[in-house]
Amino acid sequence: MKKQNTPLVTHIFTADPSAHVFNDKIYIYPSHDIPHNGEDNDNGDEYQMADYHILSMDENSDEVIDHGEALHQDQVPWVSEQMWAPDVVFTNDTYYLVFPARDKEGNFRIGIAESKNPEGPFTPRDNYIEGSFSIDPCSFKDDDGKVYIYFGGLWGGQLEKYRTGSFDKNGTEPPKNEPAVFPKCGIMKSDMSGFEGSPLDIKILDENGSPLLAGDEDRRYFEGPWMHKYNGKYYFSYSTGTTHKIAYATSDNPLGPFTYQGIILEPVIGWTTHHSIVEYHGKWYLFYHDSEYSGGINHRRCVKYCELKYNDDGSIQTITPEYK
Ligand code: FUB
Repeated sequence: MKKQNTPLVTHIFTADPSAHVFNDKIYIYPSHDIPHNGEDNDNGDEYQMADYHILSMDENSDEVIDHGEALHQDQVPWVSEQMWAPDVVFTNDTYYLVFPARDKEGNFRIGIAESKNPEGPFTPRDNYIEGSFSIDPCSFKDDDGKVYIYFGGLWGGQLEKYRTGSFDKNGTEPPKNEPAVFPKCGIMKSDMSGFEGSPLDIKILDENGSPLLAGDEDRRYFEGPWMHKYNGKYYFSYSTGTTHKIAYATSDNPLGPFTYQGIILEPVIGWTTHHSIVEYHGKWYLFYHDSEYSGGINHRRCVKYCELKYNDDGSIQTITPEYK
């Protein structure tokens, strides 16, 4: 396996890794950061990605393979720009790449592209998923075959602009003493043609059963959801954004409510933090990104990974990023 806590590849900048095991290999579905000199701002204008490259690695080698361009924004009729953090799900004998991008009106939507191979190339649909909005889709296929798409991101990801149920260009986060904006989940129809109904709120509660508050920036949801199951429990993990942590919450139900548990990853070098968690050959791994290799440039990130460990009670041991 590749050495832990080092960039998986350096010939391109990669971020937002979604890792899955297919055909006994780990496939990583990252964003592809493009170097440019544009402005860094709260709208995320610095994250100018235009295509996806799928990576893979396995236990027998320290090589990470870049399978080349799997999808470009010019192939997707509804997209204007910014192909951000993708994920994939394998169901119905098909690999479905699920990805966010801005539509022609400049609003983020979530689209699907299909392939018979985990590395693509992927063929996009003509339109985004009806009823989708915001960013960072994470797909989770439960043991009963049902597919859930968790999504949402504040600020550049526009999630707070949907607080009223529809898009409000002046929408803001709630006051600090009110419940935080919740991430969303769309349940996919079994043929993957769209959401069954409207996306639902994924509630994250504190130890007393109260929703985390908007001012609780050390714990509230910001972006970058991931879902995995461990010993029958559902683990929903995410970035806290402004406080730069990967936190997690657990539930007995994939739709929650989830109870906050703690921190998985302390802040990395760079503003954003984004992760995924996968089991491979009996061990659990955290895939994440940071900006160490570019000397701290927020939009020139590299994907890395390290082992993740559970305590006997099912809690996750906090990881402090390793820098020399
Ligand atoms: O890569 C662009 C955005 O940065 C992602 O959508 C967020 O999760 C953050 O990593």
